[in-house]
Amino acid sequence: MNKKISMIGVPMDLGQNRRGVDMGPSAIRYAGAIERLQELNYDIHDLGDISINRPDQKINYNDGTNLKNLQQVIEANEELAKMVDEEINKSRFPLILGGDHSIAIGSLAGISKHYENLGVIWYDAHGDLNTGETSPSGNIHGMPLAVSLGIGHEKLTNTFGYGQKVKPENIVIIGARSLDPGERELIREKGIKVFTMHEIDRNGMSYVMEQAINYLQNRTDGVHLSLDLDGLDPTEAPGVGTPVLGGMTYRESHLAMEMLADSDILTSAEFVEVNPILDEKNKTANMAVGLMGSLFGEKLK
Ligand code: EXY
Ligand code: MN
Ligand code: MN
Ligand code: MN
Repeated sequence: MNKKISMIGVPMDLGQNRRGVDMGPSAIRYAGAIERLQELNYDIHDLGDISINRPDQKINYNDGTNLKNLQQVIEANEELAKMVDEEINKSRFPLILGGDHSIAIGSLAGISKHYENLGVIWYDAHGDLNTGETSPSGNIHGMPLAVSLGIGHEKLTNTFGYGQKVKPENIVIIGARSLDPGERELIREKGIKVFTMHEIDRNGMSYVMEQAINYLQNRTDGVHLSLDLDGLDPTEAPGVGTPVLGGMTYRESHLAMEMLADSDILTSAEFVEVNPILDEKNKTANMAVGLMGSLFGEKLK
């Protein structure tokens, strides 16, 4: 693993309805993310938080669409993409802290131009494959993976001045258990690889991660981990805005991170959807930091 990490906080909460997820980056830093990685001999540059333009009303609808706060989400993602791009130019590993999952639009926009075939591991209860047309909510945090495939509102898909960021065959979704009809259709149509909770229950996380890693290793030249804390079970990670029962456990998730560390395929990562207002004693931010420890090579004792 690249020993030089650039940490970027994105205090974004405009991609969904529940306030508080903008405090995610602070909660993750407070839980000791920097110290944890420094103990593993990483050189961490904390670039602080990017600035988010608050809309003047609670929810803004722009361009006559159902997409909430579209303009503000675009602006933040443009800034994030630029920062991520600059850090990769300096040969540093981008580690992005959310914020709601709409920030993956900017992360992937900044990362993907550096790779021919960027792989993406989407660790999430959800597919985040909606468009304005299929979305039940108009929340952009339910859309970033579709947007990165070049599907959705043009202003979103054109982030950082280019279209499709990721090819469908380079994506692996892990832990899905809440998919909308339009998302299921897109998965089928594009042949996206999905390991649902059913596969994890039947075959175990060890088998699933082995499959996922082998699959990506053979076809990609870089891999981004997009880890949504709601992928974990809400009994263990309660501080998320869209909890779904029956999620991945602490142990399964640590195993997944350790296997990723062993594989050495990751070139960037983000941890999103930590909402300290909905949390219990910063449990979910602590979970995120623990997972980072495993991801960056700390074997559980
Ligand atoms: N599929 C639902 C929607 O699009 O509104 C819920 C999406 C939640 C997205 C979370 C963060 O991963
Ligand atoms: Mn340094
Ligand atoms: Mn998500
Ligand atoms: Mn989710």
